[in-house]
Amino acid sequence: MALVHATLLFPNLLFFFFSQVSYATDTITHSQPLSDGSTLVSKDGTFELGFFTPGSSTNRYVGIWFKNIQTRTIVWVANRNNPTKDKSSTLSLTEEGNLVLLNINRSLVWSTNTTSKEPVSSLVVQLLDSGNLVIRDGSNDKNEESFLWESFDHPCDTLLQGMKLGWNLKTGLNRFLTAWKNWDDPSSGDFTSGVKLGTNPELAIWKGSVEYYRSGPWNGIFSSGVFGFSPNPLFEYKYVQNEDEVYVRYTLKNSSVVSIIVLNQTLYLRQRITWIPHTRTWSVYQSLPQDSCDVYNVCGAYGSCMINGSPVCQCLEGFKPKSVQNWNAMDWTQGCVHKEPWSCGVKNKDGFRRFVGMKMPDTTHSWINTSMTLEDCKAKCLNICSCTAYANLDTSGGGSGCSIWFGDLVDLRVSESGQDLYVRMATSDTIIYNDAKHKNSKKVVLMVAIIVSLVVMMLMGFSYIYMTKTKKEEEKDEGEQENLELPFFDLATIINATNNFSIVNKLGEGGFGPVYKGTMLDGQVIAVKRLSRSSGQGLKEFKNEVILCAKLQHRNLVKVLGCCIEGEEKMLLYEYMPNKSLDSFIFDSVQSKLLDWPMRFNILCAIARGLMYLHQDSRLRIIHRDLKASNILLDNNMNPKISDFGLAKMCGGDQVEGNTNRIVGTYGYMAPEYAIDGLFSTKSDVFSFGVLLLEIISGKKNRTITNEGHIDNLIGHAWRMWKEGTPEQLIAPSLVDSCKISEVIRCIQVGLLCLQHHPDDRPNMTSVIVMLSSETILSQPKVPSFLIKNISIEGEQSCDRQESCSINEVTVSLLNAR
Ligand code: ACK
Repeated sequence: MALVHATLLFPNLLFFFFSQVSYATDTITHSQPLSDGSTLVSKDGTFELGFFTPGSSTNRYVGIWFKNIQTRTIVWVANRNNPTKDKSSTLSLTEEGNLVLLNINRSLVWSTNTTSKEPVSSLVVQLLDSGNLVIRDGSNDKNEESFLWESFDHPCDTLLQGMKLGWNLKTGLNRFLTAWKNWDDPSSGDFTSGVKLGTNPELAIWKGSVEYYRSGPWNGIFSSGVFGFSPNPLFEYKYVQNEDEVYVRYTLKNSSVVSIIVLNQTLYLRQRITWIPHTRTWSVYQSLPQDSCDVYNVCGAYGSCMINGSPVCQCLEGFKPKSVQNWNAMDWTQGCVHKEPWSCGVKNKDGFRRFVGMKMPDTTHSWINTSMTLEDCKAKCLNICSCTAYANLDTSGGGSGCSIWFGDLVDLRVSESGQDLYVRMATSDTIIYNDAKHKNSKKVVLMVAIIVSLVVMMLMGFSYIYMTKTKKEEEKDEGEQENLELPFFDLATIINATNNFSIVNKLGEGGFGPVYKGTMLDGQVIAVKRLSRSSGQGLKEFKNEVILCAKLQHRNLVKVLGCCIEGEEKMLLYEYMPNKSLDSFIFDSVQSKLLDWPMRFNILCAIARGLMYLHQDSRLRIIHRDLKASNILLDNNMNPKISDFGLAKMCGGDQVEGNTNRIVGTYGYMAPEYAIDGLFSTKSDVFSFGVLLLEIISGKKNRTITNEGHIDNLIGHAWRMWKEGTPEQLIAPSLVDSCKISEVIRCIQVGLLCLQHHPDDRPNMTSVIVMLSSETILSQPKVPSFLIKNISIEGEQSCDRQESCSINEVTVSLLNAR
């Protein structure tokens, strides 16, 4: 339930082909079955039950979905493992009180396996406003909570508000989520999520029978391993553990918000998603696992995972790697061992070292007491030879209760919502914290928390594991769609949306193929980038864009809605940007009049913010590498959004530059160190931003121009004007009336600073934003760098507007500034 902020659709949120709905009812009774084509609707009209066919499948299922959400969101499937093949099935209530799904031959497909003592005439099947399908005694309205059967006891992949996830200890009923097998198939997939029973139960996700993730035990607020559960306006969790039951459930605080938890079969398994009505999309609020440190026991026994550590796994202080060789090779599975053996049994010999901000270890071998103080807890642990650690059971209200662990401590991590863990040590290793130290350690935790929340980026360890994963995924064939996190659309849906890629729907041609306008069945307008087979964007670039897009979310980045890989076809689906690209405005003599200076200044600042997000604020450090006017799209309100991440590079959290033999990008916008040496960094994007800034101000492209006998380009021209003290001559004539000259000159100065030859002399995007939006004194630019296109351009180009095409390789000459 944390991380990942792309606005996504989900596997079970596909578009379905429904048979003609003939009528809707609010009950199923013995005398009134439900046939394919009809639906059962909850009283308040929120939920609907009926027959559906997911994605490209031909199978029929009975399921429940939100009636008023345009993107079909299936929240429960009755016969998920046993579909019907025909459209003549019926859902009916037998004389015994059993709800059965019968196919065309009247053979049994699915049933609730129930028998009732009540006469069948009094039984009704209803879909409650909560989304719970129930069989109940319809004659006894007072007993609304008593059901013969309820679908909430048999969850599929979705946890709705009010559903219990966990155990009825009396009956042995275990309610857990099971992911769909794939986008088109609701049958049980590999991943399940539920409550792991034990002395101190935890939430867990399993892949098959192997534990894949655990949350840490309940600590009174949520758990030490899950971030982001501080009180919030959206939802509230309740954990119940008593003799009869162990479960967790949530309630939504605002009844107008639709928010659910879905177990996917992707990298981010368990997600809380919230419906955003005006964009008609689901937005990811939280995901689990949160990062690579959440992978179960990644660092082995006594190894602690720290997402911003390098490497991520470190032995707890007082411990050393069991195998130094393996540890140094980043194989942490063997974990760590005590540096000093314990002297268990010798009184007063052992002690404890406190580790702050820890996710509590796996509770499989643990013991709890709700009333003990921490001091008693320590004494208890000390008295048991096999006790390895202790901690407070409940951290709310200053801490109470006692948890103690036996044997190796596994699955440890440093966690934003972690708590103090006291680990047993030989005396010589023990640090007894006094109050000052306690305060200091609190400060450290606070600082770490601040740094983590400020930096919010992909850190090295995660990059390592993530990239390894990504690399593996790239090596697998295209069929492995599950590994990509964007929702998949089948080709038929896209063909339908774009009128079979009709020329009328064509929006234009990008470097990697044509882009089409499309309209989905629910009316949503989209743009489809269809990768041409001959394009330079191979599967690698495509997946690159898909993976990046799934992880990015910012108001100044174009939103990707999904993708399609089918046979030779590779496509990306974007939100439709009605005003198309910036270059169609600024370089067009008529259109440019529509963009006055305040609008252009807003656009500049918004692009800068989008870029700053890519460079600094997103969890990943991303270098766009192809920032240019044609990659800036404008929405209805002329808000700019950066698009085209096909060439973008993801760097490790603190990696700020890279090197490549394959120079890609667009001449005119390329920084010299990138064009010549293949060195790219956030500063090469800053350079491109500088070019874009001059283009927005001047309305001229940065291409070679001959000006009063000089061979120049826009940068050279701007520098000449600056040196001659006439920078205002650069301003496009159509802007003069609407601009404040001093503001534009300030922008030109910022632009020239971005265009400095040495990357170190260029500001970062945060400074650019500060410089653009404040009155601070700016440094004087030195001579900028300007490249003139050499006559020869190698590599593929596939678009008609050559100046703005992304290219695979380019030869450039560096001209000295005069
Ligand atoms: O300048 P344009 O009209 O805007 O021509 C290009 C063309 O497709 C090739 O990139 C247009 N385009 C790309 N993505 C979108 C989108 N999401 N919405 C609208 N138009 C788009 C772009």
